[in-house]
Amino acid sequence: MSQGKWWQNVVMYQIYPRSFQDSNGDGIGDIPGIISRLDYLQKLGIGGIWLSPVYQSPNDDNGYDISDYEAIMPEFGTMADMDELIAEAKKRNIRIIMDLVVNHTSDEHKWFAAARQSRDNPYHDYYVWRDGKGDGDIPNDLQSTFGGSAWTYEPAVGQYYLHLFSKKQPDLNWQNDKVRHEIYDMMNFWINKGIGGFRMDVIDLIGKEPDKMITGNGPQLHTYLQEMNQATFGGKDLMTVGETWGATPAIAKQYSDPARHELSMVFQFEHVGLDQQPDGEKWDLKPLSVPALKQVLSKWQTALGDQGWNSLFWNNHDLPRIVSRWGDDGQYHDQSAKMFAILLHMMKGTPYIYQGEEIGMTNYPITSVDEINDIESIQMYHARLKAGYTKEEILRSINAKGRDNARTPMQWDTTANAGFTTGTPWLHVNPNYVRYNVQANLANPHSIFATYQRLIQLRQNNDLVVWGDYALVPDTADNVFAYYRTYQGERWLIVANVAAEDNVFELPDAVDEHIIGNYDDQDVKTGQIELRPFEAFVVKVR
Ligand code: TEU
Ligand code: CA
Repeated sequence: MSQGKWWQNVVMYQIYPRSFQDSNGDGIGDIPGIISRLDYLQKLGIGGIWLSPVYQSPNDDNGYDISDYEAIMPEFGTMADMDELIAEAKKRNIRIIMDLVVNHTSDEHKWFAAARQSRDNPYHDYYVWRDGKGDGDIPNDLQSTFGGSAWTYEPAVGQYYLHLFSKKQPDLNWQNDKVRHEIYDMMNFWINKGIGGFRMDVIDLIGKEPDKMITGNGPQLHTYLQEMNQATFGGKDLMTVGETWGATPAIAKQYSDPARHELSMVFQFEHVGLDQQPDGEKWDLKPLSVPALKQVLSKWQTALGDQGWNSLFWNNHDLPRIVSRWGDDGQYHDQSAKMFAILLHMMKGTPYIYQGEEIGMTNYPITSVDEINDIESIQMYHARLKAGYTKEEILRSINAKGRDNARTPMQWDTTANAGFTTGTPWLHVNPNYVRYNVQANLANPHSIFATYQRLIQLRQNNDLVVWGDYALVPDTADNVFAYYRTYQGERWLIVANVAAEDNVFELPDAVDEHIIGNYDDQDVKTGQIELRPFEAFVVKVR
């Protein structure tokens, strides 16, 4: 890498440990399982792993409810396994990014166990408590992301505590100095183990002011992050990425402008909301508008072009699989999976691959509520049944958007349970594993995996991919997404047909070199080009 920070030059990979690789046949992925697959990840070419939570947890929200930040969930292994993972990854030039979940803890954390005992317990003020309003009424109308009131009554203290997620995820009181410093100490514990940084769960909520109904982007948010930076990772060669659902480009710049000493980058979600009804929830579906996608992604590319830094992603453990969502998981499965890879990985920023994306894993169709594990989908199912929706409507939404879609076990090979476990998997394996698996991808030089591998190599070997300016090609067909990257006199053109129908693209430049594409017989020339379904290519132009 020639310039910049290491995290500006790499591609990251997210592991959801429960579903990556089981090593002992209990049906649950674990840390030794991850270690056994590091060679695979090295072959892919990634520079870091965002590890979803592996801490001790009662798993009300699959590890996003932490009961001890400095202990490993026994199902996942031991602290010795964790140390070994960090060391083995480092040998392969892969850094481990820990998931920092500090907006809330589990209600089984020792702090909360103490806090709920009495109002004068020293830990009481570690959480957000309010008296009820009038006779036995909740303090206000704040809602939990998973449905229902964000307030739960605790009889032992005669007060309500705040939980912006499940009632087993009480919100920490960031206004309390002691809380903040306990968190910084815990972060330093992990930094001293040699990790590469942190992904910060719902970090934009920590400045909340519940009495004013403010949750995201509260007034103290950036002050806290600057304090955290100074007390922990600041001045060290670590990367941080904040999960910020409410970020606009202006806000993202505040987080990621190096002069402000906050975070390396944030995850922005504007594009993720493009297939939902304007005043609805994520469950209220609407088809994707490709012009809107072009507009939103281009806005972010341009706004953070010179100041700040972008993250690039289609997928994570909360989102449906991109090939099922906006691609085609039937006839054009491979073409659409590769098209989305090319479209995203040629942009400016740090790309994130979510486990299984690199082999085109798809959503898992469920037919009944008993097949659901995710707390968000389960709570929504019951709430919407009560509100009068039909089961069919609700299941349609869950099949489109439910979080279990991305959480089914990783598909390694064609043996039982896709090689994920020799036991009974904690969540159903997608039956299409016989077709879509790592083994088949590795055996095929034209696989989706090979496309991701090549895209990573292109980033490693071309400063243009990392640093080049971005410019959208205007006035193309609605479903054609085309842009230029320009760097030191060199220019690449990226063209993607985001549709299952043919589309025409007018290529004005002289073509010097074909860099990558998703159909084998591409012969890209100046002039009118008939793009086939989901066809994409990158060419060097003059
Ligand atoms: O997600 C934040 C969050 O708001 C999500 O719950 C999101 O709104 C939802 O999944 C979209 O449908 C983070 C984690 O990524 C998620 O897994 C956790 O459940 C949540 O925080 C609470 O820690
Ligand atoms: Ca296991």
